[in-house]
Amino acid sequence: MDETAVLERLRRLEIETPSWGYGNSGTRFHVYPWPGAARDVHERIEDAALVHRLTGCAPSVALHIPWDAVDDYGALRHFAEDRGVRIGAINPNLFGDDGYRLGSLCNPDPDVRAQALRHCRECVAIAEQTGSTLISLWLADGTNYPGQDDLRGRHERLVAALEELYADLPDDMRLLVEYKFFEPGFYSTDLPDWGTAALMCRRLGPKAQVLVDTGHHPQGTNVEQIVALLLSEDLLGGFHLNNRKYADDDLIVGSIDPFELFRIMREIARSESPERIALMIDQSHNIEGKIDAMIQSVANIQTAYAKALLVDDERLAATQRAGDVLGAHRVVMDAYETDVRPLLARLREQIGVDPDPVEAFRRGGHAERLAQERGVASVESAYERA
Ligand code: LRH
Ligand code: MN
Repeated sequence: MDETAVLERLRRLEIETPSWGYGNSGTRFHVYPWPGAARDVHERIEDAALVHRLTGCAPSVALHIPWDAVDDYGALRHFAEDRGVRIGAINPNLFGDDGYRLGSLCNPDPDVRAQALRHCRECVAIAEQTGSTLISLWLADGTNYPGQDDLRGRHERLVAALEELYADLPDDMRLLVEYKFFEPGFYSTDLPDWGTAALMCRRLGPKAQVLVDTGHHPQGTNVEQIVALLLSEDLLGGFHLNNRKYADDDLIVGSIDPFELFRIMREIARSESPERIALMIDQSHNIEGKIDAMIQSVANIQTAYAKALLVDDERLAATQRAGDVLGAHRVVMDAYETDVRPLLARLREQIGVDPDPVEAFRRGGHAERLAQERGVASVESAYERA
């Protein structure tokens, strides 16, 4: 693809940031409060809007309910749109309630399952009021010990609940089903892998697609192969992009394994309709500033996508057809080893943002201003709350 075509594709790239990535978050050991971190949904949306102003390619923010609950979602929609961003995926929270000890939609207790389904339906209504077309569903549901519950029974409860939810899903809305191989379930997880999520989506119908969180796989998993398969089956709805070294670490996208991110973005670059794939970031920042870390993730995704678009498809197809194993690999590595910083600087100039958005944030004194305006909000960790 020539530079003009690559720039055109990069201009169409839209990345969604997570509201929960702007607030203070930590581990079960401690939450280190950050000066100026967003304290409520309005400040989280303002920070998402700042990321969009500085990058030009993050026009929507995902909400998590009830973390971002308000009385008037129509007003929240206008609050966001007045600041240049739209409300993106609505994430139901089926783990933050005492009743969910033994699960939510898979819970043995029908009353708890009904409560969980009611919450999902509330989130569909919130999506309608905020103009969102995506319900992004992750279940913490699982068990910790063999025998704790009937594994088939839990699966059948999940199917029944999602069929009920799907039946009420408006036509213009999509249900994204997120899987995760463990945690907080430490023996079984009811939606543990892409296969289970794909089976579920096939069973539900075309409005249900799989969400791939890059941190939700066992070590050594070939995530781009899962992406390629889901794309060819038209089952890929979107991503929660982040990075990890060990488990679900939710680190800055591309910060640990930028080559994996490139390989994943390569599959997206080759898809017939990349704009149908919801590219969302899902990360949290335990020891670093939230906003410039988010901008770094957006920039790392742009970098990986630019390199992916530069792969010489013709030469690659020829070397693959010829069975030239190393030749084919070298075609891909040529693109990966291309320094795309000048190209991205040209893109950013074209769309009217600074060639280095992270530097622009820092030079702009935003961190100091926000620390001044908002101060430091202290938060307790799980252990400290105990
Ligand atoms: C679970 C998860 C899920 C969210 C949460 C914030 O690990 O990836 O997407 O609901 O993080
Ligand atoms: Mn996620």
